[in-house]
Amino acid sequence: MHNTPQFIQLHQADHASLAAEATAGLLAPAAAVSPKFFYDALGSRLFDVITELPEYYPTRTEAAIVDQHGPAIAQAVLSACGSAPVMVDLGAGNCAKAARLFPLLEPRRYVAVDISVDYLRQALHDLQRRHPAMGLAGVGLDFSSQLQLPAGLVDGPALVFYPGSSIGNFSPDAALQLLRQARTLAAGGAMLIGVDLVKPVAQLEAAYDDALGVTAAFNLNLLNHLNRLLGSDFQLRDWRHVALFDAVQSRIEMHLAARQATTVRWPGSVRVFAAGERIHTENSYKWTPAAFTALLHRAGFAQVQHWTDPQGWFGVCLASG
Ligand code: AVJ
Repeated sequence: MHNTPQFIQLHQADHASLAAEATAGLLAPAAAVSPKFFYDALGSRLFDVITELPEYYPTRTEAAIVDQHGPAIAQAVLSACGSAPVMVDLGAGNCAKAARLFPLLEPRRYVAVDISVDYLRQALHDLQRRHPAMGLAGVGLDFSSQLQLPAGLVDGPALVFYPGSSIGNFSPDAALQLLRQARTLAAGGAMLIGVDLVKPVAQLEAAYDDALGVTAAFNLNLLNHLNRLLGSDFQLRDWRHVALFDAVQSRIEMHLAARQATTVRWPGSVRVFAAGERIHTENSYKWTPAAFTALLHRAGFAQVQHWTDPQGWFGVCLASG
């Protein structure tokens, strides 16, 4: 049997609502914009470069954990979900992380979810050639507000896959909401999720302020994106990358700080920034294994297993029940 991928786009945010959201954030007394505005075409490529930086340990550490413990993870997944599960990949992108698990999990259907279905087309067509019998679906959905898939895609216990510590962008309350919805979606199956762990501040801050300046470029490029989206006149030279660990909230914060007083204009709006004033662009929460396990339990999962690297820098959790 040779299948063909199915594609569905659910409510995509339009230009006007994105511009309104960015404008509201910039005009707030404490200016802040969502980290989703990092990911224009250049920003997505800069993020791919970040994952290869020596200081940015999460991507390669997670890959090493999955490599090392793949058989144990797969055995635990299959005992929670049954054989040939449906696999739902949140923020799938190029689908590469999930595809590495296919030989171990042999899912009967793979549902890739990302903000725009267009990001998924090429990857799913390529995957279908390598896995002709697998059912493949691409869903365009911003699941950060609501995680709900079209009926019929998940029939029976599923594995919800959420790697990369993307959960780190969510506050603990918002993370709890997402995990609860993921548990409902899994329908008695399981969730396999990667989470970045608390570690010495020097390593955390280096990972978000690398010596090559790629993360600084990634952060500053958000202003290029806003200039295109809004028609604003941000001068990138007037801004400086800031990345700091807040131990109280257990999160890396990224900001853009004005090097001197500066005025930014765009159609219908003007915003004056004082010297040193910041735009908050990202939170990246770091968890302890105990706190994240407790969060998964609060989300309703009865069992939690986790795997880590020898330094205990990153965690891969399987939550079920
Ligand atoms: C994609 C949210 C997991 O928080 O580490 C990397 C984004 N920001 N460097 C992270 C990011 C700066 C990344 N996540």
